Amino acid sequence: MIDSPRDADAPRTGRRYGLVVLLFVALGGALSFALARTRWWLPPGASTQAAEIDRLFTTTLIVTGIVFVLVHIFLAVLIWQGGRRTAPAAYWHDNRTLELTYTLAPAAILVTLIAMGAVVWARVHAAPPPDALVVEVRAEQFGWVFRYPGADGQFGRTDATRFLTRDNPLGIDPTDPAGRDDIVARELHLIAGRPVHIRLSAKDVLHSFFVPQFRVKQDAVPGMVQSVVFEPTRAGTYEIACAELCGVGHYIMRGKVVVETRGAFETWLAAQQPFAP
Ligand SMILES: [Cu+2]
Repeated sequence: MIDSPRDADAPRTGRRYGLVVLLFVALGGALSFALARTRWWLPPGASTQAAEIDRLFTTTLIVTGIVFVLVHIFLAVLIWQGGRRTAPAAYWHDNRTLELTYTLAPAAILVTLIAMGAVVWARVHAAPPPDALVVEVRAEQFGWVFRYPGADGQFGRTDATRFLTRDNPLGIDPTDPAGRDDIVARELHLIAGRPVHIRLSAKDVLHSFFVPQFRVKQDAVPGMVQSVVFEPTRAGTYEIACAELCGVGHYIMRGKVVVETRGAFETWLAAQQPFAP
């Protein structure tokens, strides 16, 4: 076989591409590391579950980062060596050790990560504690409506097909005595250090209740009520974002959540107008 000029260049080309891959990984890695150190993109946590979820996030990032770098170094070495080969590529199969290794190693890593996630998931989705503050959160195009049960601790019946008006955005049944003291608000107020049980629903399409500082994100599905339990820890005002592309006005679908002391919360609640005083 006569060597074509292209074949003669192959070792150099192989080395060059191998180096490019290594350079990309090294530069990309250094840049990501520097960026993450100066500007970590997770906001400071403001709920009891935040630390746990952050730990899971960091662990996953480190494990997948190490695998990413190793795979690319391996790829670079193959490209480097590939250029030097003159013989055609060999074909072989049935290497049991190799196949078991590359099947079982990723499986073990993934199962461990998923098990760690499942533990956190189970804790986050546990039944609400009995002292939890219960609030209804209803998502709609393009805003949020919140309902507190009032002094009786009972939510009144709702029927959106019969009672929904501008002044009654949840369609509370005016004939139900339990609903008379219900408080419908356009702002979510919570107490620092008290668990919250949110009953999330959607009026029209899929939305998603997302408060990054609480590390809480839950889809709101029409026709269903989703349970979300967490405990805010730090007083402050946070933004509720809709994390589901829910229509042309999706970008304006922002809500406000105020975490405050019990006293400030009681004062705010007392200043709200009940549904039917
Ligand atoms: Cu939305």
